[in-house]
Amino acid sequence: MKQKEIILPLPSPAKRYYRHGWQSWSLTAWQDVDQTLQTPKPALLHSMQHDAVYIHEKQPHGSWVGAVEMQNGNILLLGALDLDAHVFLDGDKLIGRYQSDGGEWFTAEGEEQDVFAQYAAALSDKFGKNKAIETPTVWCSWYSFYTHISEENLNQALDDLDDLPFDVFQVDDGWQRAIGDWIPNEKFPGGMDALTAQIRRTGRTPGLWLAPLLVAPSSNTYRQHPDWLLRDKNGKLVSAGFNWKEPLYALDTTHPDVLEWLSALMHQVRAWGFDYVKLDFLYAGALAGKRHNDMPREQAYRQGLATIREALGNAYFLTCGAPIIPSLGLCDGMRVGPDVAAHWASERDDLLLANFAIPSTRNAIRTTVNRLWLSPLVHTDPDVTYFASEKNTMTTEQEKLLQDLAQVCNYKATSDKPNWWTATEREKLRSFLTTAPKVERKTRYTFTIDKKEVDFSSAMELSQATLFQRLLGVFLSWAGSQPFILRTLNKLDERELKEKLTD
Ligand code: 9PG
Repeated sequence: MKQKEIILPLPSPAKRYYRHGWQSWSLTAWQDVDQTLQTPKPALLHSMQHDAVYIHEKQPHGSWVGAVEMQNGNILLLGALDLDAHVFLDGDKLIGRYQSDGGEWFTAEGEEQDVFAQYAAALSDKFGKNKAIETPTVWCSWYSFYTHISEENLNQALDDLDDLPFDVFQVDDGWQRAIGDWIPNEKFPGGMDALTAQIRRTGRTPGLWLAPLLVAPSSNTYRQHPDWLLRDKNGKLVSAGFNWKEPLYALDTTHPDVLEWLSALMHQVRAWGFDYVKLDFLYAGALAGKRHNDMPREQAYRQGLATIREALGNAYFLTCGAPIIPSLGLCDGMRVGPDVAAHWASERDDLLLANFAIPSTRNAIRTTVNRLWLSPLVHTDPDVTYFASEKNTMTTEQEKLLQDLAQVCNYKATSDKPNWWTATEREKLRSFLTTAPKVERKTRYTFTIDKKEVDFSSAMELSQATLFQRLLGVFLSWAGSQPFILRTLNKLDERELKEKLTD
């Protein structure tokens, strides 16, 4: 039955609330019911990391699904089975609300793993699940080269990987001419075909990163097709965030020419020889705005994704920065947390910005573990693991926790530069890639991997700032929303990176 709003009284008082983030990077965690999470900063990144529509909501709330842990230990779950719903905890009741006309709801009460498994099964009936059976092992260029990739240094990395058992060699951000112009730049003189041929020669599957729903002002697509861009009701461009020293805008996936262009682009990627595709910043297709064809924003996104899926054929399709529920059934793998980083956590991001979607290993582990119930529907990608101690401030235990999470997810990737590994690290990586341990979930945060107990609780804390830190955060947030300051920070980051990459 379709229903716009549903109100569920709690049979027993609430202790904790399960808040589910909108897209891959958005915070997903169990919070105490009396804990108010501050609005994450900076505002310029709201549309890029969270669901900007609900950003100022103070009650515990989340996208599509919410659950309550009650005094009696039971879990009450309320989940949407259609595309544009939000769930709130209002004192002694759970409230679910659709933004548009309404849709179906799912409720269950009982033991935690059980109620989440039931919700996953209902979602699978509704949206389907992934087609690919096996998760590949992946080497990805991002977390060591960042955008500084070239035909030359990727071929070197490929050589240096030697006989390590990676199924996929995935080229990340940095090959394209501009965000919106998905054509190889001058660092790839042989074009993408030459690169895929080299990758194939090593017996690996070529993989490619693109952010096909984003458009930046430096692109030709931006200049040539102003009518393809998502606008608000006053005709103003809708912000999709800020990155690569530029403001970002979104394609309107209800425009027939956009769908045709997306389809042609995906065919091109396959024709270059890529059989593993990581499509990123996909939230851009589901931002609020006035579309060519008026429809709910998440439906518009799903329609765009369906076109993409079809054009990709049987390639392995990994979604990233993707609205979670609207992507189900159309992709094989999904990033279910924010980016990892070569550090555990950052006080600036946790306390001053109250932002748990910013890259850090703790943020990645927290959100990923809280999304493992999605595993029957899609391969859950926890992002890469680190094996090199070089350029890395994590302790061995922190690195190990991330590796264990990759075993739990059975999604194993790394992005270390091959010449960073010592002989011992290389052998540890080899054994990580080749073992298929038996994983069992014991409690919310504990697992056994073969016979070993693993506990992810140390990644779950949601730090609370003092008043002083909050005030400092407001200032930082203002500064961080000034394009000139952001550009300077980007430049400093790049300088540091260049120094890093020269050795
Ligand atoms: C390439 C990267 C990698 C990475 C993706 C994505 O919120 N943020 O500021 C933010 C920036 C970058 C980002 C994620 C979040 O990384 O997840 O694996 O492909 O793009 O640019």
